[in-house]
Amino acid sequence: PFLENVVTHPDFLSGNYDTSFIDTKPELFIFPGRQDRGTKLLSYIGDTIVNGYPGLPKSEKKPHFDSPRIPRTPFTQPYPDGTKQILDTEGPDGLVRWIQAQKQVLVTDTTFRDAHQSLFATRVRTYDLASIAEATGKLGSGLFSLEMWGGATFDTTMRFLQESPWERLQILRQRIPNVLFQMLLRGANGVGYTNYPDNVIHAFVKASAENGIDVFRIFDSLNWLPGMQTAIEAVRESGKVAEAAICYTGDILDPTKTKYSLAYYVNLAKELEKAGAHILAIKDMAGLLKPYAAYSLVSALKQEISIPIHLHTHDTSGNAGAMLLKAIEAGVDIVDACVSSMSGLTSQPSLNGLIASLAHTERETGLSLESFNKLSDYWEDVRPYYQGFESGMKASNTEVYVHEMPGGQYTNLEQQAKAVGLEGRWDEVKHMYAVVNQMCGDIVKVTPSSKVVGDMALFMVQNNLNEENIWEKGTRLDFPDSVIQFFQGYLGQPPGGFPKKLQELVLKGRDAFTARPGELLAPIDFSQVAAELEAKIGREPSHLDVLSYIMYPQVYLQFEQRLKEYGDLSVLNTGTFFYGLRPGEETAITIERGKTLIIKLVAVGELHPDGRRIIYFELNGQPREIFIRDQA
Ligand code: 3PY
Ligand code: ZN
Repeated sequence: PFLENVVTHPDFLSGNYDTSFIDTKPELFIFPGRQDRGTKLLSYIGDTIVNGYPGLPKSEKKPHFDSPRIPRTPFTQPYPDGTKQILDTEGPDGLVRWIQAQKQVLVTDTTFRDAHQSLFATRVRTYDLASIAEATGKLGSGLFSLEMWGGATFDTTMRFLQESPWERLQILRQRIPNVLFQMLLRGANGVGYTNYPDNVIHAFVKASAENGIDVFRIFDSLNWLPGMQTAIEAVRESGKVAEAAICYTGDILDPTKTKYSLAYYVNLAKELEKAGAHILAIKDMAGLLKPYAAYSLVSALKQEISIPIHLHTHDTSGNAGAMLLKAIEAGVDIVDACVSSMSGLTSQPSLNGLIASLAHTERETGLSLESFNKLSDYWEDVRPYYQGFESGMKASNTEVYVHEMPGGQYTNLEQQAKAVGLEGRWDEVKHMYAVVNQMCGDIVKVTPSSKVVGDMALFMVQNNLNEENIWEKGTRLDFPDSVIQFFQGYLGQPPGGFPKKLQELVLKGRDAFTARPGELLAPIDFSQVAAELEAKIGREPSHLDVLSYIMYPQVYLQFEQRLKEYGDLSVLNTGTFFYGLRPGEETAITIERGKTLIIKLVAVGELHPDGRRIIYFELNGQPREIFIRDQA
């Protein structure tokens, strides 16, 4: 909710005012742009106290949080050299040779990205990442990489956390100079939900590389090779590591599931190697790869391709730990895991558990269990801040083998379902997700194709439609935009093509195409977009701002607007950001080096007849009152 001022007031807009307007409503003449940083922060905190944080159940009282345990020991030591130094001195091919010379299994820590994307809808703030960054670089210097960007981060940082994804990257890079940074790139869909012109992909990759990304895991949401080629090229041009992914779905050991067979994956892997991938990723985004299937898949790939293999999975079924061990036995080079307090369920398997299970074996990781236990303590303390975004899932569940929903989508779709009023109907949504997948011809489901399936499932449950109804009434139904775009070909082509009957019902005569969307889309004129953006935000945007705006126009503009209104909210600690303050509680906020504001909540005033409350604060010891509209 935006702060109200005179130009947004209904009486002013309708011309229904006289000279008493100013005298009776002085607060409407406080313009956000001219407010000092302290007042802006008070407005945000006041609003959060009165109206809660969007998406969190509004609690009567702010929960109590303990200060997170930050490991102390590493601060006096320098950063040990790590894989970042190998890439910077030897280049991508040198790094690949180094990987191939290692006997131990190498490990990527996903705590900074996929773990929280999969456990609580990507809501971890830069504040909490930055606080543990130095310790992670020092205690985790033996990691292959840290996955810390991409996927949904780009969207959620701006949309929900009111912070810049680029600043997150820059801050973390500064505090972790020794371990490779890895991001998840959705091929031609960049970090968005639809295909972008080729020059956008090139510009985005270049900027990401310049700001600190080393390893780009590139996938296509339909396993469509042409959807990955531009990104692979762009990464190679930037001198960084192109890790191309086969997305795993189905079950290669199940003779009744023939669409996604071992031969299908091996063939795709060979094509990716030919297309220039430095590393092959097996991206098991839903956690469908079972232990013995993993053994068979990795063994076959080891025979057929010569680039290193990096395995990614989710522990939704509870089988991921066992699966990793079988893949490691089969010779996988690198695996993804995350610190134990952020592991399991829809997230990655436990890194700490992996270290322990490989100890004193041929392929032990070389990582210190004690160090990762310290990092895990920190995350154990931080996790309660985000509790309100966690799914209701309390234990692993093999229903994932039926619905096949990616771990990174699970909490997100659950939030979306709640947002459209399907709070008590989550089981139905999951069931419908599986039905829709079959109706679409059994497709790979990962962002954005998973969003298509999710949107369609929500649409059907919301409108009380079953599969039969779609066949019967489809000509009269307005399908969600994402579904229409999918059937037009904007996400590329699925293996085996589109199911014709559903395609007709959805498209209703609209064109479908089979060309690569990036070829059809006109290149973006960056200076023209920059000028358009400048007109909208009233200042000259940076190149990074322009890229954010291209990926997420509406979200970016909202982000800018709120930045004007509230200032930089990344300075708030997470308890205050989500829950405001308790009466009597005081918080110290460092707004820049050497400049700290002390904010204390004194009291929340009664509801006025005009729907507002006065919030009584102290700012650096001085009383301050802020008017907040109560949305309740
Ligand atoms: C994403 O693209 O956000 C994913 O996590 C896919 O698994
Ligand atoms: Zn994942």
